[in-house]
Amino acid sequence: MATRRPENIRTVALVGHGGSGKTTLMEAIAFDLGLTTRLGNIEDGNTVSDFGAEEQKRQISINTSVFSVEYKEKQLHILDCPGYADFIGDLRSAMRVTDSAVIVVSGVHGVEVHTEKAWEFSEDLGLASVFYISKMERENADFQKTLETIKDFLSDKAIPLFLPIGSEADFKGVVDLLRQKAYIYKGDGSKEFSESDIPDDMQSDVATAREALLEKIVETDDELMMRYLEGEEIGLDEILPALRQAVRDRELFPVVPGSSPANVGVLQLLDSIAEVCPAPVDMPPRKAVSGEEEIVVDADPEGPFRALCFKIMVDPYVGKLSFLRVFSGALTSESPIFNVNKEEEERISAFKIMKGKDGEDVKEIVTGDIVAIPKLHSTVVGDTLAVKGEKATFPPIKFPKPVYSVAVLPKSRNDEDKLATALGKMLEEDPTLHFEKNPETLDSVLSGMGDLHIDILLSKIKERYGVDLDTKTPKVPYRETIKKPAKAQGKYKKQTGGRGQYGDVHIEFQPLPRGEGFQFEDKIVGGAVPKSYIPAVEKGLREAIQKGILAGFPTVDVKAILFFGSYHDVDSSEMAFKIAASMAFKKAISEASPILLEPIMNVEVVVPEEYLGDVMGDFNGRRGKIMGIDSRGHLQVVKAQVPLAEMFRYAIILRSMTSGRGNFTMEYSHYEEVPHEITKKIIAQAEAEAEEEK
Ligand SMILES: Nc1nc2c(ncn2[C@@H]2O[C@H](COP(=O)(O)OP(=O)(O)OP(=O)(O)O)[C@@H](O)[C@H]2O)c(=O)[nH]1
Ligand SMILES: [Mg+2]
Repeated sequence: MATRRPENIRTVALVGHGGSGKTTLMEAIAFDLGLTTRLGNIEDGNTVSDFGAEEQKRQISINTSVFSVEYKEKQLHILDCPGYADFIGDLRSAMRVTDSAVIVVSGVHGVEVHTEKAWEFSEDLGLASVFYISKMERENADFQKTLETIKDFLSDKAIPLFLPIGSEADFKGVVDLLRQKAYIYKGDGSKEFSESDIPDDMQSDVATAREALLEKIVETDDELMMRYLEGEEIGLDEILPALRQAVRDRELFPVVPGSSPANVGVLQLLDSIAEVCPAPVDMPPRKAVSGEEEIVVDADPEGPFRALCFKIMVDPYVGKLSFLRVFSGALTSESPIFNVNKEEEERISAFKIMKGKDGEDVKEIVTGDIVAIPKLHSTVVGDTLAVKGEKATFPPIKFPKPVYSVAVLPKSRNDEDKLATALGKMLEEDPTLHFEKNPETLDSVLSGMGDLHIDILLSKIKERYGVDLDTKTPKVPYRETIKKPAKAQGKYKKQTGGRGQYGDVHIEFQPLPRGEGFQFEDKIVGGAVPKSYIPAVEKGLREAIQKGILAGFPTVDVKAILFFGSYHDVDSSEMAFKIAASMAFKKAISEASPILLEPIMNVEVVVPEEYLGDVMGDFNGRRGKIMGIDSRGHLQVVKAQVPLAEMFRYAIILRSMTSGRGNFTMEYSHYEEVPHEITKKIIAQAEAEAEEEK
């Protein structure tokens, strides 16, 4: 292995719409670089990148795979990311740790929804970006049309470095615009190609495209620009550094056509990565924080060691692997390492340079490396690793919030404990999952990015931990309250042989504003209820409100005023007063216009203009209130308040309503009265459930 020096390292994420051809591209790269001896494919489930059982079964990528390969004296760390919305967490974390992105765009379909998403992330994170127009050998592939969609939707700074020779079934090579050479492939899927002159029928197209490219490059450098305008021929030795700088600065986005199964253009893409994508040392310094202080992290191999954990993979054989990107310094596998977030030492057993599911041990890692470490103890995604004594951590990776929830319960009661362990592990591995036991409904609620995400998680839990789970729509944590004041007497009296029971209270219940909870006031005068029993009255009420009279939901926003009562010298007891209080509660509340309250969510939907009408119409059907509409670029932002009960499947509905182009977030806002008709249904259902339990 060549020494991995930061100036020779390139870190690249393969990103793009689901099914655009990232994994197939990775397969061709692996084949061309001799990692494999045959070109696998998605349909046969034998690619080096989609090695997970669920990936092979579903023929999609679910997790980012890391390939560290050498190419022309360069160490490339290539991350094949999933394209589907449900796995956007993996996309985000991969892009956080690479310096460049190869955005794969299907030459048949052009820019799609998740091309836009990947582009947005690349902008947000400032990644140098190269477009690979895939599937050029397929029917209906169209290089120019695809390029136009990139220019229209993403950036007019996209510029081809290569032009395709032939199209569809005749696609057989590319013209290198900078070197003015044609590379014609043998056409047998091998990486063999021959270099020749530009085909006659392409001369004029090539001249135009080359001129456009050179102009764009020199435009970024005044001195070059002048010489170019004066007619001077600028050599590659000057063009390439200028191009490289423009790519790093996101002033230019090179475009390369190719076909991965035909293995045409793949080497040219690799050349482009090696030649024009930035090395870690070329990138602006990263930032870390230590308390209030911001620390500049230069990509300096001599600097203090700092790395970020961006992925955890659990392999049935190897166990846990934690993936790191080194942002500064170097480390040998004998050195101790420190998890700054957890303030805990970690033991390094090995550094693994990964090639898909397999790793190769190395002794040392340096700035720019992306490696895995087996069996780290406390490290989770987002943690910073450094040497002991370091305080600075990298800012957290920005993951989207989960938008889709189900309630889960083990099919077998004995699995409760195992489930807790399994979920704990899964949450460590996947920061876009959330788990919570709802204290009111007692549901175990699992939230993720979509139904596929949850579905795959359940399969994994079953396979790895043998826990079979049922899912259902989570219960809504309804609450109960009253609309007007009412008073009642609660009298509990029992005379049985020996000592009896006696408690007697008069309590008034008054509605409180939303969110005030429960209040108790003691207005007893003259000891009608002795002081010593008053805590029992309050306790009795606090217990009683837990199960409201309408449908058994907690009663909130009520004030109880104890204003009168009576007692018996011998028979009164705390128990008797507690019971009396709960009797008063039941009686008074039924007279106080009880109602149900439901949680209302603040929902924010971001959609392209053309879906605005549908999204708003749909909210009407969900009892939603539109609070406002703003525009953000060519997107519309709809703010609405919608009952939680109407939102459980919204992630799926919005996706299908907008062909996947809409996004939404939601958070709890407040409780509001449930409309009468719906109240009746909820009560009927609660009664049916109570009956069933009996
Ligand atoms: N004809 C042709 N088909 C391709 C090419 N690249 C990918 N495909 C096919 O497109 C489909 C999706 O390919 P993948 O490589 O899984 O795409 P992906 O972008 O990795 O998909 P996700 O990771 O699930 O987002 C498969 O059926 C591939 O065989 C290509 O260059 N030409
Ligand atoms: Mg894939």
